[in-house]
Amino acid sequence: MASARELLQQSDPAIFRALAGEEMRQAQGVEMIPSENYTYPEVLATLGSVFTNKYSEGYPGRRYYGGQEFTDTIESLARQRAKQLFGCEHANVQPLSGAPMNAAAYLALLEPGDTVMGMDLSHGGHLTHGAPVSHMGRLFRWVRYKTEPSAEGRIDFDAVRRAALEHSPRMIVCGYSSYPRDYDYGPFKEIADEVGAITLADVSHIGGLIAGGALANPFDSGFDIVTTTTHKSMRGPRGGMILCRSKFRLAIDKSVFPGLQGGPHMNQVAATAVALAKAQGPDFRQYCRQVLDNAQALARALLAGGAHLVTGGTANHMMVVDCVSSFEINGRIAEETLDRISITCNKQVIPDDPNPPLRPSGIRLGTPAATTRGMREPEMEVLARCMLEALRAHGDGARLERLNAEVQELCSAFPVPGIEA
Ligand code: DSN
Repeated sequence: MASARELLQQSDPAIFRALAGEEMRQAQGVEMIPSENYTYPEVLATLGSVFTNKYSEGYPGRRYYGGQEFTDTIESLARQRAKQLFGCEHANVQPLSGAPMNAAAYLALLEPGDTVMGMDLSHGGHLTHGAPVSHMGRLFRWVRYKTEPSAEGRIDFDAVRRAALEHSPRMIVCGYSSYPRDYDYGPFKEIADEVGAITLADVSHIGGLIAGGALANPFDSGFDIVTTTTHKSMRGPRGGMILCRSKFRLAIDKSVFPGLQGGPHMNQVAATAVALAKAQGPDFRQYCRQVLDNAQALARALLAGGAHLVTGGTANHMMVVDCVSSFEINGRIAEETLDRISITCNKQVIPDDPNPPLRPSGIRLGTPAATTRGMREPEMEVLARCMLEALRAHGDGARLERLNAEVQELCSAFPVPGIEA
């Protein structure tokens, strides 16, 4: 009998060719976008399973369709595992991804027009933390806090406190998608308590690193709500989770379904359960430590080679390189140059960037995916050297070709999980 792949090849050669091409791209090059990772083969298998056929509106034990014996099992397991890992009282594992996850959390606890504090986009916040172009930015009144470039990107908590006292936010959001430091959750919680605000930490980038014990857990500082995607440092499927104290359980669950979403994607919920079980093991803890060690090694090598890093380094899995001041090229040219040597990164705005988002001043790099392949500090040093040389010689096609061969040779020794050589 033909395998599923063979059937796809026969019935839709165009999609099959694109799939095979993407597999080759992922295997031959190295993924350094900090929000991406290579998921587990077991997660891929679960995502491509018959759970995708099932509608399961509702929650375990309270569904609007029949045939829920096995979907109830997987969702209950996913919730239990999430609660254990993050030490929280409730977990909703149905959000389809990060943006709907944050929207569901805000809509559960806020009224339109309420004031919310969140980090400015160019300083490291996310679109869903109140960027004016997002629907959430228009629905609520956002007060944005910033980092202090003069203090290597630390947050000025006196300024946050003054803003909170002035604006009396209903919620304070702390979270980031391009901030190379860990958050100091304690001061946020103290300020929120002083003004009676709910605390929400969006740890989408670092959810895995928190689960693996490598970074601080906002619940340990008394946070009310924690949101996280499941695919980044967690290595699960694309998806989101809302974790909270019991008192918010009903509001959160009603907001996800029926408030914002219909049927959850049960193949995704099953795959989330699989990734959460993996995150409970000692290998995952070791992986998380190595992600941070690799980020330190990469940052050190880039700094030693003359690159300027926003915040002067990293305390997590990512870093932002100011390409204009380091190499006199913008982030778009830097991204395209690294693409030519099989290193994938993304262009990135830097704090208060004078340049527009499609031609910003920086790039963002991260180590979760390379670490998944087994790369360690020596490989980070090779990659840093290749990047520095390429970014300085971005117009020199022959040098880029030589560097591309070197990166591909390195990658050939580190297979990607789930992609057969
Ligand atoms: N797109 C994700 C990131 O790259 O950080 C966040 O949504």
